[in-house]
Amino acid sequence: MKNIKKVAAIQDMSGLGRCSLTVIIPVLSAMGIQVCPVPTAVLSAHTGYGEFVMHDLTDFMVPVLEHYKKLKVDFDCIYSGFLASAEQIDHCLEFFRAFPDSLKLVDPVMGDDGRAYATYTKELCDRMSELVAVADIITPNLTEAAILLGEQYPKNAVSLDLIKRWLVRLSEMGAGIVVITSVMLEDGNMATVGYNKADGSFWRLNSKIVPAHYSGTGDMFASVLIGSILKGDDLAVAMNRAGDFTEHSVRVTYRCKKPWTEGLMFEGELGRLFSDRQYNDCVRI
Ligand code: PXL
Repeated sequence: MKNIKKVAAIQDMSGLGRCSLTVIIPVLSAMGIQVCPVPTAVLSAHTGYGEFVMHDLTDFMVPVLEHYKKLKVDFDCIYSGFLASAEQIDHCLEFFRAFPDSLKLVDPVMGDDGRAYATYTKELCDRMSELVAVADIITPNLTEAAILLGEQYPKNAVSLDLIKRWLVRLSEMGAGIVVITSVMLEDGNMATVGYNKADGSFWRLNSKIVPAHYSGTGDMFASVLIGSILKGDDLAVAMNRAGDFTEHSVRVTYRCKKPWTEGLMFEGELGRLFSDRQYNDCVRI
């Protein structure tokens, strides 16, 4: 009998500006995976709008977890992302502890372009390392990697050697697989670079440089990546599939000249997720 995998997504729901659940639910559903949202907050619009209303759901997370424990739900994966308070770190840790057999993806959402998001306090950023410590897979951008490592955000292009050292240091904090997304490298390429601690392999996927930046890009990359891994792909294919869909969505959006805050116009592109193309652009380095 066909078995549909289940992902508990501990994430916010933002009304405007595609990100978090409004990206993760359609993407994973299109990949044939069920998403069970565990909302951390509801917002009228994501924080990049500057003005927004937010309802923090910290207190709601506890009874949700109790209910799922009682039902003994068999989540294949628990995927944490945007959090609304430092206390939510404790509730995510409880979730991870309650379902020890599920794959743990921590997207350490904290900021972008060298800056923390408006609602992210220092305490929340400091405590993100506690989630990273118990994760199987983490997907920081360069800003989040720098925060986790206590390093300065590199404003200019970086060397591949530096990224490899950061990947190893991040994996030493806990996760077996670390993928740093969208890094501007000194060789003039934009790349996503991954590390698999189990066999010490590094993987690189170049992406076309588009002079624009959209909200929810990291959420899209992480959700395709985990969907692909849950469907049995190896890290290289999963990175390739995630990079392909994200880059394609960026290009479609760029052509339509939409403001960055609205996020990626992926709705008409979801069919690309079930194409049978060959994914061999991600190379071992
Ligand atoms: O894409 C990350 C993200 C998720 N959720 C909310 C955000 C952001 C980034 O701005 O504001 C509410």
